Amino acid sequence: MTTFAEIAPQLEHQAIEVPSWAYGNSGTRFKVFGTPGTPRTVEEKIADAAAVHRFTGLAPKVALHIPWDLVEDFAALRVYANDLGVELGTINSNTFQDDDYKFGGLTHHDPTIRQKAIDHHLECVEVMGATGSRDLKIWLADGSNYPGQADIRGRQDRLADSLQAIYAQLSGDQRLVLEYKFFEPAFYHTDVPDWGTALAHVQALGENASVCLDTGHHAPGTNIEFIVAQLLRLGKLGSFDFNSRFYADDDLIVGAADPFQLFRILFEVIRGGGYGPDSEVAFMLDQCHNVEKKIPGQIRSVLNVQEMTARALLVDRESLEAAQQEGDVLGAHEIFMDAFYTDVRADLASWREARGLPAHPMQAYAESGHQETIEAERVGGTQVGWGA
Ligand code: AOS
Ligand code: ZN
Ligand code: ZN
Repeated sequence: MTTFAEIAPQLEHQAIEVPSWAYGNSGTRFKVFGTPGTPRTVEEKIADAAAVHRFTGLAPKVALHIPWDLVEDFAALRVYANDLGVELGTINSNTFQDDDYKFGGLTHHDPTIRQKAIDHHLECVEVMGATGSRDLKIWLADGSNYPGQADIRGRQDRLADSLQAIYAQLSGDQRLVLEYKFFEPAFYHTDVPDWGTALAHVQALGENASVCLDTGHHAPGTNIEFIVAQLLRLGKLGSFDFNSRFYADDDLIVGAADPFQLFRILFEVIRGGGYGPDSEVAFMLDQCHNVEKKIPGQIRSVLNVQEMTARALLVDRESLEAAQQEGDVLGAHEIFMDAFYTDVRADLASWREARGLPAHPMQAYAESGHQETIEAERVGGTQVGWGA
């Protein structure tokens, strides 16, 4: 049996990137609710991300979205973030909120619109230079709603060409990560629907291109940890967009819907070398907090990832392998489940305290008065929201 003390040193490596859009207002197509204290500016979003890091020590980076987080001076924004104790992380592009992209962006049949979408990504690459970001994350809304509407094959060819033009502009250790999603907003076909398609494209690009796995982007019943194992095996798992789904792309708090699935995913991440000082896998959240307060929503999320990481680290891999080798089906299963059922919360609280962090970050945040302060201070102006 592996003990908490044995795995504790490995917890130091945990770094989760939080999305700037988690701090803005969000909702469904039925209603977006405003929340007191919601940021009005990019700076206020970054300040909220920095608060999550202060209370947990787990969230040293904040991912930005262009154009939602567009500012005049990204170098100054970087200094602002650093002064608050966080770094700017992944740059997310957006080709889904402009009328021109009604029938796609990087896949569009009209060369002028396709070029516009490519140029947007080149602008994102420039931003990365100023922010010091390593990753450009591309998620495409491209697809079609009706059989016959679009030339599925031609769109793949155009996508490959567009991605190549973007990839060619990356420099140094910059990377392109391509996210897949099986449906929505297009419902008949999506141009990057699955990990196989994403893999085919990033493999054609080269070494600095990899796949982003958003946990909410799969059909019910999909064995996501298998995809994790396979992509890591091929050296092509670039990043995660963590969140929870009950029905579709719900973007709810990671680990809320299915903690066991999160455990299984993290076990394969660790097993496949995707966790630790040498790993290049970015652990991001892609979430929205529609009805709950946003900063505690993010604190809860990073804690959930930490708890399941600790439990996954607790799997006694030596005994597990021995049981597997012996064909001991139930013995192996029990070793796996023993780790999953281990409550690590008290150990993690002491571990945090030893590092000068609040033992119980949720409680510490609630008692800190921070929420009341931002609610009192942030009056007037326009609250930011998903899509603005
Ligand atoms: C969309 O469904 C994807 O999950 C995107 O990763 C994400 O929602 C978007 O990047 C926010 O811009
Ligand atoms: Zn995502
Ligand atoms: Zn999504």
